[in-house]
Amino acid sequence: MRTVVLPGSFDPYTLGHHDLTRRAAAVAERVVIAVTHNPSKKGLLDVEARTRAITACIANEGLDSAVEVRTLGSGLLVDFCREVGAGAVVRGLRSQLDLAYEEPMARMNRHLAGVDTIFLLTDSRYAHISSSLVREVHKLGGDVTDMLPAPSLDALAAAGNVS
Ligand code: COD
Repeated sequence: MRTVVLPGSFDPYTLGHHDLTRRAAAVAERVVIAVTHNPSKKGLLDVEARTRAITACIANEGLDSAVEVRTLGSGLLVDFCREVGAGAVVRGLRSQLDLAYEEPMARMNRHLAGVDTIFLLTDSRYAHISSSLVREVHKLGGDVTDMLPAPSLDALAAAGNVS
């Protein structure tokens, strides 16, 4: 398999996301992480902070020759895939709930442009982690240090408790 795209909001990029990146890099020659940019959606970290944190995680792991990080603009994911020469999208599945969310998108991407989605079953060590819960726990003063890689923790510390 040559190029795959790993899209997401990654707000913030978690240890679960990073495990997905590692495993995608083990089966594809090139992985393009596509970070969504939605200026109207108020999350925790802006796209630059998320991109910096992911790039640092990739470099820390020595994955930078196989993995690159780009911004997914306001267009379709399948157009982005065409732009970077990717034949498939990689997504993680934590549970059947994830599958219910993913299935219509995967079918639509295949209908629109023949882009297939490859699902990797989440490692059970990370199955409880979601960015939205990490944001909530962090906002309410809980400890998220064992759910995030160091660059994401730095980005969170820099951003403070943003609602
Ligand atoms: N362990 C392993 N994997 C995980 C974990 C975990 N703990 N948590 C999340 N993941 C996986 C997710 O399942 C996902 O595969 C990936 O990591 C990224 O997660 P998120 O939550 O950051 O990604 P989303 O759901 O916000 O991404 C949404 C998209 C960017 C895919 C979607 O908005 C999109 O396709 N946008 C482009 C516009 C478009 O083309 N729309 C039409 C789609 S049909």
